[in-house]
Amino acid sequence: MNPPGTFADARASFDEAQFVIVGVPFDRTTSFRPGARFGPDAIRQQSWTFESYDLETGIDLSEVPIHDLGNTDEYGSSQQMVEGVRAELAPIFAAGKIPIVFGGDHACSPPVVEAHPDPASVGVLYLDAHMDFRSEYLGDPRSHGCSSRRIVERVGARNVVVFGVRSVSRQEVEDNRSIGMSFVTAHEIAKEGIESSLQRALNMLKTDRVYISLDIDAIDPAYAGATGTPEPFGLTPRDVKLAIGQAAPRLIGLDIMEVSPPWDTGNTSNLAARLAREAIVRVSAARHSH
Ligand SMILES: [Mn+2]
Repeated sequence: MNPPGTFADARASFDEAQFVIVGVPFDRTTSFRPGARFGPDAIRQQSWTFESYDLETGIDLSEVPIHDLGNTDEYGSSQQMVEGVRAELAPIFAAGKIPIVFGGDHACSPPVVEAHPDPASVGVLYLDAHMDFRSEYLGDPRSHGCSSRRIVERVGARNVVVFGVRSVSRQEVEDNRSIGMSFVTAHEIAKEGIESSLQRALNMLKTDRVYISLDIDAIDPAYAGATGTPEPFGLTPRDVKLAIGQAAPRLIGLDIMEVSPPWDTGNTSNLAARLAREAIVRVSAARHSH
């Protein structure tokens, strides 16, 4: 009943599943310290520590149809990764299922969004310490430093909000003056309060559908230090839990990127696994109440 190497409670077949777990063990565009390629398996391993019953929603994950598709290929170049991830994700969206994708570095997110059959109908809540708005980084337009920009090119600047940002280059700020992607800084969130700033961010997305791309470095390194490019003054785990809960009625997919197990005592991958489970129970609860 507990096949080793799968996400906990992922016992459904692909056809039965409402949620589909996919790992992308790719970190070739990591710019500081590597290791996110080991993220998917570490997150799966930590998922087994949790009870299947969720106290707040009354949902039991053992009764939710979840399928674990395993990991994608490891891929050579970032361009190969992009094509591979699109090909893996397209059938999941096409079947109306909700993908939960574990990275891997943040370069793995744009091809997930690009795999949606109608990307212009999707709003993206992009939780990240960094703006990720470079046109290219070290010669690679598919670097993890370019991911919000690639997503904007697909869904439109009005359909992306970067939330929790606190690290940006002057060039990214200048480029964005003409492009106009919205962002809410970690400093604004601390001042305004999480509930209000989240409402504001979600209201910016006029789409019925919301996709959450979570770079684990959006969360403060005190809670999630095992990541490639840690950045102080971040969100709390509870802030991100709330973001998932507020987006749940509109949520069509989620990724959790940049968990880097070589730097982890287990805390960061544990948090990532718990946030994935939060998304599953909150979406399940939201759909049952309608
Ligand atoms: Mn980041």
